[in-house]
Amino acid sequence: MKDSRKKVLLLLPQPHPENINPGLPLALLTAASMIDRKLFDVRIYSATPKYNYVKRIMHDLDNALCLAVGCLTGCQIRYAIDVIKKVKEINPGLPIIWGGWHASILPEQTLESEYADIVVIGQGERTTAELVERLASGKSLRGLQGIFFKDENGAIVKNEPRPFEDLNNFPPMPFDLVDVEDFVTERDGLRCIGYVSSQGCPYNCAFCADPLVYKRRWSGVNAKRVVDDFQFLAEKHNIGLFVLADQNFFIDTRRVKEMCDEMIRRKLNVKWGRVNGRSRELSKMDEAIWRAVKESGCTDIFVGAESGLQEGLDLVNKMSSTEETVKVIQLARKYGIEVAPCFIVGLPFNAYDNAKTEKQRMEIVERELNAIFDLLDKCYPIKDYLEIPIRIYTPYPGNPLFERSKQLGFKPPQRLEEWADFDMFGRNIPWLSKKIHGVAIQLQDFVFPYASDKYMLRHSRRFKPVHWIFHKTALFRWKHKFFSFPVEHRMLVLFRRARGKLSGRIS
Ligand code: B12
Ligand code: SF4
Repeated sequence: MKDSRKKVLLLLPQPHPENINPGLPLALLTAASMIDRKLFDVRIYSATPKYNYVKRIMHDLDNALCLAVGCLTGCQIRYAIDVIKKVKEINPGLPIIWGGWHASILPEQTLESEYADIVVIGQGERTTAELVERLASGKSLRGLQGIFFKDENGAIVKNEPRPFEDLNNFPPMPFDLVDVEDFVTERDGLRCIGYVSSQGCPYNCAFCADPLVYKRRWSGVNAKRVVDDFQFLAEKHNIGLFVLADQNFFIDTRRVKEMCDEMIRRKLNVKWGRVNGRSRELSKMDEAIWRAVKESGCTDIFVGAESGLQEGLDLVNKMSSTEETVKVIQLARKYGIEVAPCFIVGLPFNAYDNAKTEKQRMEIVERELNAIFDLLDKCYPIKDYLEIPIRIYTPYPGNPLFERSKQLGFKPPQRLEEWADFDMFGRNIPWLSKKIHGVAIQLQDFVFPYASDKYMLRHSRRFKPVHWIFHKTALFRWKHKFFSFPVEHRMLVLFRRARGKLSGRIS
C-alpha cells in the first residue's frame, strides 16, 4: 500500500571540499527524535561517501512536506545552497528550514536569503516536531517558540526563544532513521562511530559559538541511557570505539563517574574517547573518577588549552590557567589516558593596536607560539603526544572576539551566501602575516602530527619509508624550532592532493 505520510527531508551537507564525510548525523537524529513517525515519513540524508545525497533527495521530492538543512558556519552552507537550488527548480514552494549552528547564530541574516523560509534556533528536538505538525496542518507559525520565519509578504517574523530543555525529556536517539553501517569508520583496529551525550556549556569563552547557541546552559543525558546506547551500538553494530562530540563532557563529574561505573559493571568491552574537557575541571577531578574513566575504556581527552600565555587565557575568558593545563596533561598520563591539548594561535591581543609594522606583529605571534612550545616542553617530549591540535584563530560570528576582530580590520560576510565562502581556517585574519600563517599550518599539518610516535604508528602502515623521513624532519624542526623553508610540508600537501584526486575525493 502506498505510504500516505508526508515526507520530512533532513539534510546534513558535505562539510568541506576535502572532507566529504560529516560522520553520523547526530544533529539530525536528535532534531528528528520527537517527530511523530506515525504521521510523517522522516528521511535523513548525509554527505557520507557511500551516499549520493543530492540524487536521493531529488528522487524523494514527491509528497515532501519540507526540506530542513543543518549547517556549520563556512563552506557547508555552499553545499546546502547547491541542493536547495536544485530542489527549488522542481518544487519552488517547498518550505526550506535551516537549523544548527550557523542559522542559530545569525537567524535574521539567514532568512534574508532566498534559500531560507524558516530558521530553527538552538535545540531542535521539540521545535522541529511542532514545526512539521504546523506545516502539515496549515496552521500559522506565529507563536511557535524557537523559530524565525518569513511571512506571506516576505517579512521576517521573530518568535519567542524556546527555553533550553533537559535532554532527558527527549526520546533516545532514533538510530533506525539511518543505516548506522554507513557511518562506521575504523580507528586503531576498532569499528568507530560518533556519539553525543550532552549539549551546551556553562562557560563563556570569548571565541566560542556555544554560548551564543545554548546561552550557557548545559544538559547531559543520564548515565544509564548513554551506556544503553553504547551497549546497543556495540551489540547490534559491533562498535568498539565511540568518539564523543560533547562540547564539554566533564561538567557533571558525578554523571561521568556513574557512566564509567555502569560501563565497568556491564563489562562493556568498548573504548570511548576524543572527549572534550576544560583544564580547570580536569585538574581538580577526583582521582577515583580518573581511575574509573580509564578503567571504563577512555582512550583520549581533548583539553582546551587555547594559549600558553595567561594573557591569552584571560583574553579568551577561559577561566583556567596554564598551570592547570600542565597538571591535566601530567595527570592524564599518570592514568594512561592520552591527552591532546588544543591551542589557538593568532589571537587578537591588545598589543596589535600599537603594532604598526609587520615586524611588531610577528613579534606578538612569536611570543604566543613560544609560550605554547614552552608549555608543551614542560610536560613531556613532543614525540610522546598523541595529537596537538593547533588552529589559527578564526572569528565566529556574534561573540566578543568577533567584535574585537572587526576593530583590527576583519571584514565579516554580510549575507548567507558570503558565509559559504568564509574561510574557517584563519586565512582571512588581517593581523596575521602569510609567513606566520604558514608556520601555524606547518605545525598543525606536519610538525605536530609527524613528530608524534603515536601518529606514526596509526598512519604510516602503507607509506612507511616516506613517513619515517617526515618523522625525522619534524623532530629536527621541533628540536631547533626551525620552521622556514617548509619543503617537506609542501611535498606532503602535494602528495595528499594527488592521492585525493586519484581516489576521487577532491575534484
Ligand atoms: C561533528 C562536528 C564536525 C564535523 C561535521 C559536523 C556537521 N554538522 O557537518 C566535522 C568534523 C567535519 C567538523 C568540522 C568543523 N567544525 Co565542527 N563540530 C562538530 C561537533 C563536535 C559535533 C556536531 C554535532 O553533531 N553535535 C551534536 C548535535 C546533537 O548538537 P547540535 O549540532 O547543536 O544540534 C542541535 C541543534 O543545533 C539543532 N540542529 C542542528 N542541526 C539541525 C538541523 C536542522 C534541520 C534542525 C531543524 C535543527 C538542527 O538541533 C540539534 C538537537 O538539539 C560540534 C560540537 C558540538 N558538540 O556540537 C563542532 C562544531 C559544530 N564545529 C565547529 C567548527 C568551528 C568546526 C571547524 C571550523 C573546525 C576547524 N577549524 O577545523 C570545522 C570546519 C567545518 C566547515 N564548515 O568548514 C564549531 C561551530 C562553529 C560555527 N559557528 O559553526 C563547533 C560548535 C565546535 C566549537 N565549539 O567550536 N565539525
Ligand atoms: S569551555 Fe569550551 S564549549 Fe564552553 S564556552 Fe569555552 S570553548 Fe566553548
